[in-house]
Amino acid sequence: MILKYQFGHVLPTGAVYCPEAVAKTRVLKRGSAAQIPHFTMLPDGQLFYRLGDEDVVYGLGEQARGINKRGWHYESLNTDDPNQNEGRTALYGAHNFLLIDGAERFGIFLDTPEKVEYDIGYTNYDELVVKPPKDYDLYVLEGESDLEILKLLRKLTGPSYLPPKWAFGFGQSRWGYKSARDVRKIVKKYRELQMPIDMVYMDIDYMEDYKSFTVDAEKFPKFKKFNEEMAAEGIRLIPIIDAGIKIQPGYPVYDEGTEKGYFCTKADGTPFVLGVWPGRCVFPDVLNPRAAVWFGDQYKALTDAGVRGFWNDMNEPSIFYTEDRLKEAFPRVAAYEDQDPGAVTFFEMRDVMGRLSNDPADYKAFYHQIGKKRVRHDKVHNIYGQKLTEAAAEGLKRAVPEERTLLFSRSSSIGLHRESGIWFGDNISWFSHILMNLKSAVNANMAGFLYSGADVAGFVGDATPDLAMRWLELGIFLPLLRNHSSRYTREQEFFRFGMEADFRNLLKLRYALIPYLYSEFMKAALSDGLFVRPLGFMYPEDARARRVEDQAFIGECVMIAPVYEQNATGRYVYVPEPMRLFRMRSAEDYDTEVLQKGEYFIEAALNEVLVFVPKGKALPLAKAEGVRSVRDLKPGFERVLKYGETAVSYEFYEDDGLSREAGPDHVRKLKL
Ligand code: MIG
Repeated sequence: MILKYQFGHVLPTGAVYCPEAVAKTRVLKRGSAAQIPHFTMLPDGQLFYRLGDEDVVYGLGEQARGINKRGWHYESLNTDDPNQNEGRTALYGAHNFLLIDGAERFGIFLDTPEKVEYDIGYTNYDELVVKPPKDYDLYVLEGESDLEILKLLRKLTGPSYLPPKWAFGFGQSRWGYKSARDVRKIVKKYRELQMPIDMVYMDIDYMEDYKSFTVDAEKFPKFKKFNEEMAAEGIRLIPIIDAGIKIQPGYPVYDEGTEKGYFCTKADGTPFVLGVWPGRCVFPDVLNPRAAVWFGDQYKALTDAGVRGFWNDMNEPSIFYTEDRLKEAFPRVAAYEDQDPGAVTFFEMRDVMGRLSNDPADYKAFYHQIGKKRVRHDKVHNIYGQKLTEAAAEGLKRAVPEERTLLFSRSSSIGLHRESGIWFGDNISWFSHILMNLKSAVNANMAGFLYSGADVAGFVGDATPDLAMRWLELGIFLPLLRNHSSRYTREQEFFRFGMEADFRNLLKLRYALIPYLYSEFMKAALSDGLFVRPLGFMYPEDARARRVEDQAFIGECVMIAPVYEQNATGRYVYVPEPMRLFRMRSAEDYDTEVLQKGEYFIEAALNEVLVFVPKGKALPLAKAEGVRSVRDLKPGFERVLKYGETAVSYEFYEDDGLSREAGPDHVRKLKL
């Protein structure tokens, strides 16, 4: 059952897809003594809930901490900051959803484009406090199980985005590929080494002066032909699109947007000028429906050249500096020139420049035109990335109506999960971020973003051979498998580190898994379920399982337990029911044993992946030998990994992987 409580008048966010799913709506006054199930409303409007010792708090989507959110404070405030550590309270997305699992079981979803704060046992370990803005809609979700509550959230906010099947292939990326030559070299190397690959990502250097929707004709001459050449190789080119539009008369996107009034303005109506990669830029006002259609149509410049996938970056929106504040900053810094600053003054001086990026004051300095209303940005901040990527999705539907396209965004809020995936932005080449990747996958799935992933081997910082290997051993199970890194780091393509046979085996194992992964993904999406599942959802009665955060289920049939510690020879694994362990060096080469319920230290050499299949389940593997890209995968399976000898039934989803129609009629019952 879904109950709705309205506080003030929230600006429509587009998060709610099925308002009919709501059983009862009440209009409430902030801070009144009104009864909201489970919560006490404090006089200042905060929502208070007393946590029991055993309560687990799930939710909030993209955050740097755990699956269980207890013991920290969080904000929903879409933020571009590449320093992803445990001290962070907000990342790129705003996913205002909590699921309390304990003495009581219920979910809440706050529909608002503004900042929300959460104290989940931070001030007091047994207190959960939600600090909402003035205007918001609160949805309370009541269900029998955690999964049922999540399904209610999805029923309310709509079904998850469906990527094409080729998007389950492996993609190589680096901020640093500068030309068609660079891309060809990468593809050639992967092909030579017989490491399967489907996508090469193009980062900002493909553009002319970082201008979105342009391709530099010198670095990528005859781009359409180049794209065809790659397509013939089985490779899709996936260009990045940045939110900031360069101010440059003669650049059609800038000229047209200016003429039509489609860019964000300051209070006085003049353009809001900010700096990002292209230098001085303006923001497309994608909250204005007409501007959104116009922005979405810009993708045609690239779809006409045959492109079928994009990643949207910088759409929090990220601001390096604004023109106005930069103008103020120079004289302030100059004023220090003749002084001996001493430590305190020196730090102040440094901060004058250092604090320019993403300054909260700048987010209050520009406006959107929503119908007849002019709305200040900070009132709608958290839906900017969503609206921009929705505009892209709509544009892609118009440009390529017959095909599913690949689309994922850095910034998001709940609602965008209907149209796009997300990636988790600028992580770090640290072992601890392998574990963070697993937790993020669970958390993003709960928020509806089934198609999601992190930069495998890490974006910031230098990867090492063992880090790349261990990270790939997790990445092969997650939908968006992309190796991506910053230009300031060591190159980290999977052929850079030696151990080529091992990397090849892992990538081939990924391709052998694709029919299963795709099947489980599509079933999860079509049933409003989860693709990556925390153990607590699978074994709700098992107190130990509810606390496990370094293992997860991939679909119904496979439990994974990645190694995320450097130089470890294995790891402890909690086995919540009888399972068969497959210690896999490749799709064909593994040893196996049956494990009863319990805790084990399980050996896993650097090139070994741990796969657990419970009794009664089966993991079918496709033939990956000779497969270079997803299109080479033949129907049928080469082998089935299962607990025992007896045949088990499996509901297999299979379609053409491309057409926009998908549905339960593509499910077949198999005996494996
Ligand atoms: O300010 O386009 O998260 O994936 O490589 C950095 C360059 C801008 C941030 C993205 C990252 C991308 C990078 N971008």
